[in-house]
Amino acid sequence: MNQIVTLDEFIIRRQNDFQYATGELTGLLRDIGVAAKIINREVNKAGLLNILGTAQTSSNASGDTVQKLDLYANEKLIDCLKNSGECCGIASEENEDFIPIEGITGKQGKYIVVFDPLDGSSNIDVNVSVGTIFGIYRRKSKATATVELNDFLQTGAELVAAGYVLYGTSTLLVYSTGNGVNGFTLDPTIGEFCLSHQNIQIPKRGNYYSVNQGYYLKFDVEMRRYIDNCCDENLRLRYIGSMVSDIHRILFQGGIFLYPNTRKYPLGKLRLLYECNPLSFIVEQAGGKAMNCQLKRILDLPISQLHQKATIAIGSPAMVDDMKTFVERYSLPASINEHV
Ligand code: AHM
Ligand code: MG
Repeated sequence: MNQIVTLDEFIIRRQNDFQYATGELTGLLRDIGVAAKIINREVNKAGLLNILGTAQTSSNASGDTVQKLDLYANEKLIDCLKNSGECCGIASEENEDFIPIEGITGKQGKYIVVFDPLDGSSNIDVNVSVGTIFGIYRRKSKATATVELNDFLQTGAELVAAGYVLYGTSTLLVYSTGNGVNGFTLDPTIGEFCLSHQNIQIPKRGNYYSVNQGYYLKFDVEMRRYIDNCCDENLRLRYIGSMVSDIHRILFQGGIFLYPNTRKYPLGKLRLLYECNPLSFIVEQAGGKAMNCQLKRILDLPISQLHQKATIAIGSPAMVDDMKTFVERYSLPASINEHV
């Protein structure tokens, strides 16, 4: 019989892989795992509880409609992290400002946690996969003081861990502490995340591209040329409208996910802190690449606001390189392009 390795066991076994191996990060990851199980329970019975649909409350800090289940997931994550004792501050896509956390029993936590509690929330009403995305940083300010904005404005390259939970046909938690990527599937019969995907490696190329092609005419010409090329090469278009799900497929089967600038979203739609950085960390750890449409590595982008947006091209390394080549070539003045 195969030995089952639970998320808790795995985290403890791998604790020494992490450069600040003090057990605090271990505790934090376990707490996120607990929050994920609670959110999963609600996502699964959402229809029964009548908590589907748009919340009475308005819109979130980025101006999107907030669903009830987003609020629930947000609350549960905040509760679990507040009680963990390892976290000194939280920033969530659903909150305008960051939330400082006072230490319990006089001990101040060292870690900052950022998250999108329920990504792809427009899919909730129709029973399509959604996900939680998280990133963990070490605080920059002195451990004796309350956290400040600068603690959160760190580049993706400074992440010490990141991950996501996919509430799909089964529920998976995928995370990395900078030493490869591992995935755990929730076994509902025992209520544990069990190691199911060890040392995930993204294929160099894949047959899928993922973009909201409905916006095609609103993309810059160089991005349109790259998308034309994807069609010419008979790549298959898959777009769930839930970034976690689209990236998850690409992580295992290879491909590229694009959310370029459009006329509606000139700076892109996805948030750097809550979505692009954690998922880029995971994809890079699995051997992939992630850059913005100005061809800068996502993890190096400077950040000046909690809800800053970014454009993104992320996935199989050879395909992100192809996209780069197209953007470079078709951004050239027309006179030069004639000779390329
Ligand atoms: P959300 O965090 O408000 O759910 O928004 C993020 C989602 C991504 O999961 C998805 O890739 C994208 O928005 C879809 O946007 P669009 O409908 O413009 O294609
Ligand atoms: Mg969201």
